Amino acid sequence: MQCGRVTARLVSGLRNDEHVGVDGDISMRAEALEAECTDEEDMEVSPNELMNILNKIVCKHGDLKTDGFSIESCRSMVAVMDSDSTGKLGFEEFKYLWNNIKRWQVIYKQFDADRSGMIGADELPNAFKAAGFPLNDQLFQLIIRRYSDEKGNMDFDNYIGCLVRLDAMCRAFKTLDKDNNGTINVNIKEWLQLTMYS
Ligand SMILES: [Ca+2]
Ligand SMILES: [Ca+2]
Ligand SMILES: [Ca+2]
Repeated sequence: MQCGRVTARLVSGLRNDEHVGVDGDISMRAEALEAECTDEEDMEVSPNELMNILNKIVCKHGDLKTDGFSIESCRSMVAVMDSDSTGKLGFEEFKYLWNNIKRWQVIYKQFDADRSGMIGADELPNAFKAAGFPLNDQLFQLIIRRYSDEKGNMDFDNYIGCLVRLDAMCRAFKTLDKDNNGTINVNIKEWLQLTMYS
């Protein structure tokens, strides 16, 4: 199957999923995705392709401040999403990521209370809670230290990079917590597999 057909399938799936009014520009973004992928040989999305897709989309959104998705952040996102270890995102992996990005973008705009185009330190806890991550203060401070600028503002690419990792690490924990008791036991090999491919 050609990549063009895979993305066409993905795009039509995303269009059908979409509730009218929640995100009016979905078709534009879906088209960007389609255009990006049609000339590719394989049907998986590489870090470079992911970077091009995301940067094409964000440059059309004036209300999402960003200095652009870097290749490093896209390599990291692909790594944490790449459950079958192919080095790229297949259809299901990409679809999961895409649906999350759509959902988190709505939350970003919704919780950017001062319309600065960024998520400030005061806006962050509620935005992350809405995204399904009710963390404690210490963790929010740590996240701001790692992903926000010196004024405590998080731009869109950092926000997405942070949530992709947070979501992936929570899922990894749940997978390793086989008896569901809230603690995990990992050996050095498992620990390095998790932390070095991320
Ligand atoms: Ca940034
Ligand atoms: Ca993969
Ligand atoms: Ca703001």
